[in-house]
Parts: sequence; C-alpha cells; structure tokens
Amino acid sequence: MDNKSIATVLYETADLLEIDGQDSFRIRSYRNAAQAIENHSEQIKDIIADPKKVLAIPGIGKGMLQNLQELFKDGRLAVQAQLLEKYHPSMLQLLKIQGLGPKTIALIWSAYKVSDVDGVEKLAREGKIRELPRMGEKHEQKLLKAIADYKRIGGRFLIDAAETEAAKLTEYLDKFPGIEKITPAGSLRRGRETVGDLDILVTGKACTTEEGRQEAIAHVAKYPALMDVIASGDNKISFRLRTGMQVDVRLLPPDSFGAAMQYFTGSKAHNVALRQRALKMGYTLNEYSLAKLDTEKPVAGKTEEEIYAKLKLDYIPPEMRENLGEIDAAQAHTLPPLIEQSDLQGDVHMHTVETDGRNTIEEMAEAAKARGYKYMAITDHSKNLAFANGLDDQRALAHIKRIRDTGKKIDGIKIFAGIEVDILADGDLDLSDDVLAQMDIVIASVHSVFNQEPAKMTDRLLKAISNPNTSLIGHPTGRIQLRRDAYQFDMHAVLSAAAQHKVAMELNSYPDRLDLNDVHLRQAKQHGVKIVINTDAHHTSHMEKIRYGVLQARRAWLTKDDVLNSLPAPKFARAMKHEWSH
Ligand code: DGT
Ligand code: CA
Ligand code: CA
Ligand code: ZN
Repeated sequence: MDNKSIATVLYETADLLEIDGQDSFRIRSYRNAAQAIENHSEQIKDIIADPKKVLAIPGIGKGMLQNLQELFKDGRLAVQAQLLEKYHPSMLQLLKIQGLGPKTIALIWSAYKVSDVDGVEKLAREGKIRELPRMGEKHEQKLLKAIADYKRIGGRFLIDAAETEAAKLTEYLDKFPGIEKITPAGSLRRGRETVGDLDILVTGKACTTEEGRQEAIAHVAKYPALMDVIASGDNKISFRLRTGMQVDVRLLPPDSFGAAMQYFTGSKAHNVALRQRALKMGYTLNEYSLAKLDTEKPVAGKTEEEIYAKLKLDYIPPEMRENLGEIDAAQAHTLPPLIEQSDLQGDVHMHTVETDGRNTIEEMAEAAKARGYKYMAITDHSKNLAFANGLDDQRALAHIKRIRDTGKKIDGIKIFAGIEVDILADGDLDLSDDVLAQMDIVIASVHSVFNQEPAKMTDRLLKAISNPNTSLIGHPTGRIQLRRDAYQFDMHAVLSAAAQHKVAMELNSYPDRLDLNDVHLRQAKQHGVKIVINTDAHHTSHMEKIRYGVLQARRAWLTKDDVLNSLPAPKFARAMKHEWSH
C-alpha cells in the first residue's frame, strides 16, 4: 500500500465518520493524518516497522499509528469496514460527486435511507431534496447537474490510473501458485485515452479445474484494495476497487488464452467485423476458440497470432482494433508500420524551475540523456502565465543563454533553447517577435480565455499559426480529460493553415491532456500536418509519460514519417523553422 492509497482510506473514513455524526475532533484527526501521509516523502510501508519514525510525522499519534498497523496487517480498517456495512459501500461513490459533502449525504440518509447515486438522482427529480432542512430548489438543480457530470465522466479513469491499478493487481495475482500468466485486455490494452473498467485475463494450472478456479477466485476476493464484489461465477469475478474502478478478472485454460485475449481486447466493433469474416470463411469465433463451423473442431485459440493468421490477416496491433479499416488493410498487407517509442529521438516540451517546473536545466538534460534521447528542448512559460512565473522578453533572453551555456557543458545530447509562449486572446504571441526569432523552437499555446466564440478562437489560432516564429501549437485543444472540455474551434481550418505554414501540431503525452487525440491526429495526417510527441515534463519523472502519447499516435495509425521528433537533430531543427522533410 503506497501513501496515496493509505491517505484515500483515511479520507474516506473521515467522511464516513462525519456522515455518522461522530465528534469533529476524531474526524479531524483522520483528515490531518491523511494529509500528512499524502505529503510525506518517505513511504509509510518502509517505516511501519519502526513506530518511532511513524510517530515523528506531524499529525500522527498513537491511535493513528495503531490504525496504520492494522491497515498493513489486515489490508483494511475495521472502523471503515463497519461504517461501510452500516451505510453500504455505494456511499463512497456518492462522496465523489462535486459539491455533495458528508453533511448533505448524512441529511439525505437520515431522511430517506438512500445512499447510492441513482437513488439520490431519483429523489432530486421527485423534488424531495428541496424539502430537506437548509436545502432549496437551487441546491436540487445543482445536485442534478453534478450527478449528470459525474455520470458523464465519473465512470471513466485516466489511462495512467488504470495502468497503475492493473500493475498492482497483477503483482498480487502473481503470488497465487496456480496462476502463471496475467494480462490486461480491453480498452487499456488498446491504449484508449480513458478506461471504463479493467479487464484482466489470467491463465495457469489453477484455471484448468473447477476447484483450482474457485481457489483462485477466493484469492482475488481477498485483494486488499477491493471494496465490494459485484458478481462471482465459475471463471469470472467482477468487483469494485476503493478507487471506484470496476474490474473483471477472467480465468481461462491455456488453450483458450489467445482467443480470450482477442475477444476481451475488443473493441466490440472490431470483434463483430472479425466474427463476420470468420463466418464467411466457414469458422465460428468466440472467447474460447476459432473453430470449424460444421464440426465445431477448434483450429486456433492458444495465441492471437494464430487466430489472425487462420483468418488470412496480418497481425493487427491492439491499438488499431477499432474497425476503422484495419481488417481490410491486414488482408491487403498494407497495415502501416506504427511509430514506436524507440523511434523518438527527443522530447521538446519541458519546463524548469525558472517557471513552474521542479528541476533545473541540467537535471532535465541529464534525465533526457539517460533515456537515450539525442536532443531535447527547454520551453518555459511566458509572462501571461503569471502564476507560473512566466518569462518576459528580458528573462526569456537570459534563459536561452543559460540553456545554451548548459548545452556546451553537457555532452551526448543537444539542448534546444525554446519557449512555450502564450497565445493571447487576440491571437498575438506573448513575447516580441525579435525575441521569439532567437529561439530554436517556439511552442505557441492557449492557456487563458478558453470560452471564446468558436469563430473567434479559430481566428486566434490561425493568427498564431501565421506568425513566422511559431514552430508548433502546444496541446492544441486545451482539454483536461475528465475535468475540462476542449475549447471550441474549426479544426479543419486550423489544420489547413498548419499544413500551409508548415507549423506542427503537438501530441501532448500528459495523461489528462493527450491532445491532439486519436481522431484529430488522423485528421491532421489527412491534411499533411506533422506531429511532435512531447511530455510537457515539469519534473524529470514526467518524461516516462511519453508512452501514453506514443499509444495515441499508434491508435491514429501514425508512422515515423508523420512525427517530426523521430528526425535526427539537424533535420528536426530545420523542421522547427518550417522546413519539413523526412
Ligand atoms: P471500456 O471498459 O468502456 O473502457 O471499454 P472496453 O473495450 O474495455 O469494453 P468492455 O470492458 O465492456 O469489454 C471488454 C471487451 O470485451 C470489449 O472491448 C470487446 C469484448 N466485448 C464486450 N462485449 C461484447 C459483445 O457484446 N460482443 C463482442 N463481440 N465483444 C464484446
Ligand atoms: Ca474494459
Ligand atoms: Ca469489462
Ligand atoms: Zn502548456
């Protein structure tokens, strides 16, 4: 259990205690401890055996120490478990709704004994929330909107969160003797930008007998981060994690593993098309095997490769399985060679302590070099982003000098001096043209005034693109997944202008950004617009997020030729000055 998971349990317990009407001192002690642990640099799991060290953390007393020891011993807190039993685990879902705090939830519970999202929505629709003390029609409307928002995005998770949960569960499952192979399938394997639920497939000796499967399922049910079991059968268990994420674990005999991988990786649309093809060829295809239609004799099932081969198709990478032409291309042997992470020679959107980053130029450069990059760029913010301590003309010039001086001192990696300059509300760039002209790379980004009329936003972007200093547009749609929608503009007009001016579009690898997304990337490619895949790293540890960007690029069928930062440094430098050539 890492510090974040511990903090989550303590925060939840505090909320449940509040719903239960317990005294505020006790509630506060849980919140304080959660906050202290969340911000503590050392992992509690590494010091739990040494009570003195744990007690030295401000906000943690003897009672909380006992709680932590219990959490590590049993994987849960008895206080929390009892409260969840009293109010039902769905209470934790309710707490996730914006603006619906423990006090209101307690009020609703005491009046109506309702503790789930659908139940509360029904009460609000029936006008029963406004009848509660201190509540009115306005509260009720706000609550309905919050529930709608929650339902629209609440069920989905960012890809990195899904990946982390899958890795933790895999580590746990791996400890069970009869389980030999564990693989995530579903949308996570296809690299979708968000994930609805986790689909985990396991196989091994335990999966070959009824008794083995039941033992394995019992083991899964004891997973410490599990909140409640939704359904459990002969070869499947579905459950919800404390984080709210839902998981399906399926147990399969080794002979069916490939068929199951194929089926549960999806997408559903890809599967439907593939099954139609199978039928035409005289086969049936399901999660157990590809079999002869007439004799039902299996002809493939152990691996995905043999299934695609039997269907006379080249192997289709999971990221492409969306029924967007990949089956025809696989038949015609024209699947493109998708870009790979190892094709990237540099990461060229990074921040340092000069603005809102956490590391120095040197530290970022060493980290980029350690990743094997041939080049990188430091691109700090401009002055319009005042809260990030953005650079004015003078500081920007001093900063690029520092970047270039650092570059002279560090061998083995080329450091480009750049800027992420704000696109102001009227489309002007935030720094003077002669300063921008001295940069190796100019990333122009919108960071403010997101709610312009679409026509105005389009003009704003077109003006930024036509500035001769602009090399690429940073996170071009401005969306923050699960939190903020993209600003509205005419993508077609913007991509046409980008192609004309040879201004590239960024694919920002930050898991909550991931824009351009797969759909827009495909459009960009059709327009002949080149892409740069960046991390927008604000810390050396962020550079690894590049893989999420690469996944989206692969989902859009991009190859090396579409991505400028797969070029060697000199050609890349020219591409940032509008000379695109591969
Ligand atoms: P998600 O969870 O919403 O992010 O998306 P997926 O793709 O993981 O969808 P999920 O979890 O409902 O199902 C996992 C895979 O199982 C899906 O990608 C394809 C397969 N599958 C599910 N339902 C059907 C179905 O009705 N027909 C077929 N052919 N395949 C299905
Ligand atoms: Ca899924
Ligand atoms: Ca599923
Ligand atoms: Zn930015």
